[in-house]
Amino acid sequence: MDINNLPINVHNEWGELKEVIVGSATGAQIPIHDISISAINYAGKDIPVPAGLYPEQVIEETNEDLEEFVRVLKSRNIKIHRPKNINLTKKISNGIWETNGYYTYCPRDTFTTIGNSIIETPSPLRSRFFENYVYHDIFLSKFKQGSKWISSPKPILDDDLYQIADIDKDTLTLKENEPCFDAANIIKCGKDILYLVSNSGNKLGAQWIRSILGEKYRVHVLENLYSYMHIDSTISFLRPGLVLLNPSRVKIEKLPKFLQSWDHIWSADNVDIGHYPNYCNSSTWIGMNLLMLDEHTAVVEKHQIELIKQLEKKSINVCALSLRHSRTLGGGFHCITNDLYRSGDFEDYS
Ligand code: DAV
Repeated sequence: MDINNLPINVHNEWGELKEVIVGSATGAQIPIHDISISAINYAGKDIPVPAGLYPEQVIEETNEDLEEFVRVLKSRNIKIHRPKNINLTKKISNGIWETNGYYTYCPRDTFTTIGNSIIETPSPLRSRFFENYVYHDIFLSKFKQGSKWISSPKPILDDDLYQIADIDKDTLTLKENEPCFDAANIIKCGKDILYLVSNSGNKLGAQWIRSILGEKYRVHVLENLYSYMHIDSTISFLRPGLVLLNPSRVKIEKLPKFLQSWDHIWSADNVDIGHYPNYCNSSTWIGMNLLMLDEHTAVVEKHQIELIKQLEKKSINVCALSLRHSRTLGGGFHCITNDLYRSGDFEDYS
C-alpha cells in the first residue's frame, strides 16, 4: 500500500510503524488545581505539589530521552511529528470554569486514529480542553490529503461530573453526566476495539465511540479491571494472537472472549524506576506501557529486564531505551506517542 495514498492508516497496535507523533516535555506543568485534576489525576489523594512548571531537571532529562527515542525511530525511517510549543500557563476557559494547560508529553491521550480517521476525544481534564491545538497543523494537513477528522462533543466538565468524597474501590470519580474519556482508554485490534471504563473514561464515552465507529467495529467495554486511568499499562497488544497482561489487574474471565484463547504473557513485576519527589502520576506498571514498532520489535524502558526477557522468549526483539521520568510524568513509550500510519489493513482477528 502506498503511504502517500492514505494519509492516516491505523488498524492495530503492531503493524509496521511508518509515521508517528512523539510528545514533548517542554513547558510541562501542573495545571491550576481544580476539581478535575483532583478527581482524575489525584483520585482520593491531596495534590502534593503547587501548580506550575515541573522541575527543570524533569523537563530537561525527559527531552533528552525523547531526542534519543526520536533518533532511534528516524534511523528506522519512521516519519516523526512533534507537538507545537505553546504557552501552557495561559488561562483557558469554556465560560463555566477557568484553568490553564497541562503538557504535550502524552499525545496518546487526547485523540485516536482508527482506519483513516483522526478522532479527537473528550478529556475529563479541564486543562486538556484545547490540548489538541498543538496537533492542529498536522490534522489539517492530513485532512487536506483526504483523512477524516472527527471531534467529540465538547464536554461541559462542570463540578457535578466529578465525585471526590468517600470514594471506595468500586466508585469511580468520573460520573456519567456526559461522554468523557481519554483516547488512551482505547486500544485497537482490527475489528475489535477495547475500551476501559475508569476514572479517565465513562460508559457514555464508550457509547459515543461506538456510535461513531458503527457496525463495522466491535467495541468491548471493560469494567472493574483498573479504576485509576488508561488501559495501556494494563493490556498491551503485541501481535495477532499474543497479548501482554498486567497480573495485578486482569482476570481472564473479564477479557473479551476472543482474547481469552490468545497466548498471554503475564508481565513480570515491573522494576520501580522511581519518580521525582512528590511528583508522581503512575504506578510502577508504566514499564509495560510499551510501543510496538512492528510485530517483532518493541520499545521498552531499559530497566524492565524481566519483562524484556519474557518478550524475547516470544521472539520479540526489544529496543531498550531510557525514559527516566515516565513515572513522574505518567507516560511510557505508548503514552508519549500517537500512531498516524501503520502498515496493514482492517482485519477481524477474533
Ligand atoms: O499507573 O498504571 C499509567 C497511565 C498511563 N497513561 C498506571 C497508569
